[in-house]
Amino acid sequence: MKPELDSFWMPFTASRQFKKSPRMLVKASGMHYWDDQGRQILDGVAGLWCVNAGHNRPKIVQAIQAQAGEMDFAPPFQMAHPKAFELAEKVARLAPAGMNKVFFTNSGSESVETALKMAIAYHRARGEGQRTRLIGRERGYHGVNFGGISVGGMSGNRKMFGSLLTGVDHIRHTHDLARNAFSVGQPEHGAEIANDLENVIALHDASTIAAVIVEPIAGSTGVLIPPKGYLNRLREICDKHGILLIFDEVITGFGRTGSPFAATTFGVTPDLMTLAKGLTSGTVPMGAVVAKQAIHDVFMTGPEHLIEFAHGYTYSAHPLACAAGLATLETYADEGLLTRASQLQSYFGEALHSLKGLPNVIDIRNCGLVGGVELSPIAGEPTKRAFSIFLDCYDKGVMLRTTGDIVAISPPLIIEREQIDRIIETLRGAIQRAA
Ligand code: PXG
Repeated sequence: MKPELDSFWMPFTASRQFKKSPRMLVKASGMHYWDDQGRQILDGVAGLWCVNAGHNRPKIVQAIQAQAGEMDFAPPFQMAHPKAFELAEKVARLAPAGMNKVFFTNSGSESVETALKMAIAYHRARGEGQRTRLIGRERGYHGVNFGGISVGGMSGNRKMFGSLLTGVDHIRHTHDLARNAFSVGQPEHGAEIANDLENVIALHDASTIAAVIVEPIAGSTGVLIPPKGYLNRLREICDKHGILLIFDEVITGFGRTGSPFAATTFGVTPDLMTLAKGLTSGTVPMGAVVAKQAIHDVFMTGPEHLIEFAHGYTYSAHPLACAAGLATLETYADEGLLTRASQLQSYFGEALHSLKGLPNVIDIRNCGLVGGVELSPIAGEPTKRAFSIFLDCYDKGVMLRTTGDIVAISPPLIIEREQIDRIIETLRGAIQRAA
């Protein structure tokens, strides 16, 4: 039976176009979806950058089913359940050394709000309550809540929503087609763009700034890979001025770049790290913030009957999410998925860069198992070319994602070489047809 499409107000969707021609997914397994016409669709974006272990993996499905039968919900305030501690311990063990306190949320957006609040509260707890400013970056995406869109750098996500948070500023983005187009892996040029942070600090004074938040790789604004040395420079500047560095690893976390976190891949350790998506391989909504021990410890003072950090969600560490998270991490470990992207990245990169020279392709970028293909826009109709390519690929049985005139590819980490070939050949055809 076909559902009535009227009532559901769809998120981030060209909904009138969709409702005229719905793309309805009804089943998933491994690398594939099936739609309501019975068509098999190869998943080139891990659902929405999240299904890192592939779809409907039996161990994860069974863990969720078993947990639902055993205990549906446990209040997370002043109460707990064992799997929350187990999962926190396992996430901490994967995180860079010294990052070992895990606060659970239900999404990337909530993780971002949580990290921003932690940063401001941390400074206040140590007697620097004037450090309230938050610095984001142009073209940053940090979810859709007010803190996240304030530090975020996508005007389309900001302009409709009023004046946002006060006391926020932005540093320059790193995208530089003139110098870095068609870079394989990290671009050579642009480490000095990090020095823009010094300008922003000089303007506001370091003593007013709590934290800087960036995605190690900007995902949803078009797969912008950090230039060599850029993240290290940001780290140095933050250290020099006593400012916390937050990495938003909602997309880059859990193996996307070839190691558990981009912090590990790029050798730069932040103070706080936001996670979601791959934490449960997309199966049950869950996010987390991982903090350095020292940040956590600042809060652990005062009378012991008092709550130290006044923040949390009804569904923080939800039992179903914890069960899913534990089974997901086991699946990653059993199959070596958190480092698989490092083995596949040269094959994936070569396949992707073979699209160079096609009409309107102005840049190709890659790192681990994430890639972006940037197209020149149709004059006067930005985003239309990429969207038509997305629709064409979907029609041919490959699901990709577009943002602006950029096509993003971020498949489940279980992908095989012939499936990489299939994605690239389908995309090649669509780019040619869109010329
Ligand atoms: N931070 C980053 C870096 C993200 O990529 C969020 C926070 C927010 O997560 P939630 O779970 O609240 O959505 C994200 C989410 C896209 C796309 O098309 C990407 C995201 C969400 C929707 C679309 O690239 N990333």
